[in-house]
Amino acid sequence: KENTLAQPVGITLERYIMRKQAEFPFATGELSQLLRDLALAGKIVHRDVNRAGLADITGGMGTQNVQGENQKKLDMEAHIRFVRALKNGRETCAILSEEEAEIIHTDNDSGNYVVAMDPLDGSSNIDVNVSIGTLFSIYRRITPPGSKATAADFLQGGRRQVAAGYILYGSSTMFVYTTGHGVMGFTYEQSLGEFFLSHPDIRVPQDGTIFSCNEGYWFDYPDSIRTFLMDCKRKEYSGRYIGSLVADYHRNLFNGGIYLYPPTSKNPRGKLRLLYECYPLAMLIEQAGGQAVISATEAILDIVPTELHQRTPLFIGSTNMVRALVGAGETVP
Ligand code: AHM
Ligand code: MG
Repeated sequence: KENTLAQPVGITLERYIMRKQAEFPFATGELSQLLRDLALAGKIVHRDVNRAGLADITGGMGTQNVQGENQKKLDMEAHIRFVRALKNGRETCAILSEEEAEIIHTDNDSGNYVVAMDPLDGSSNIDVNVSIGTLFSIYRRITPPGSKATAADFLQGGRRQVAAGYILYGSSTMFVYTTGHGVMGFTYEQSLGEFFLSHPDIRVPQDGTIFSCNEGYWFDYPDSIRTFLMDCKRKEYSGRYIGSLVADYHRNLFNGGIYLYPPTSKNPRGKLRLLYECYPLAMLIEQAGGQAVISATEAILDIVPTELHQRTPLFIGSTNMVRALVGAGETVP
């Protein structure tokens, strides 16, 4: 019998993770459990985001994060949810969050993993019912288990990520992740409380006709960026910019396009954070067959990190569009 749209199909995220784990006989199951912890916190944040207008959790906290940006109540709410979920699991020894300057130790020093994350990205959209997202990046620690994790565990470089992904709170909520074997997308079925595999092995189109950037900075952009954008306009490509990185990335992933956040005078090193915004999306896009770069020869994943909250420019999306912007060059191993 044919499936109808009303019937969720496919396997749950839980079961998918278990099956994958079974393919690796020596796997301890810790990474699987960690991914499940993230999915659980994602469900709670989904609930919080969906009733934000009813509960008293919109608006500002009256505080600023380490980057000097005003914190929203939901930003902090999501931060607390994810930290709590990862602390309750026993796999993560330390967390780096956009919302805190220092590494957060979970008191599970025997945990083998560290997680860098932006618990709720897209601050300007949080209070106005527009898509927002969670980004995460996972490493195996390099410091000995049992000791306190250090910054070095987080500064290993993007190619050392063992898994990365995001949760998009959009018209539906999705959990999209990779462990380096393709990109899998799961859609949340609210009434059942489960993520179901809805988008197996996601591939980004090589070409695209969407450009996504904040054109308010036009006069600040380098000439090369303006030349590229003028060319997009001459070809009557579509300008699409939500101002939520996860949502802009997700649309371009499926439809084909490029997201640009160049250096500006306000943010000469770019605005987006390398460790928990750009590295995870860069791993995902390369796994999906696209590219994430800062120049013709420098892939995002090859940037050597020096600071926990460092920023970088970002050009990411369909390979041919990224190449049209930065020129040819060998950036992907
Ligand atoms: P945030 O971490 O403070 O939410 O900032 C990150 C967001 C991204 O989601 C988005 O792509 C970008 O900042 C938008 O910046 P701008 O408002 O400068 O266009
Ligand atoms: Mg952010």
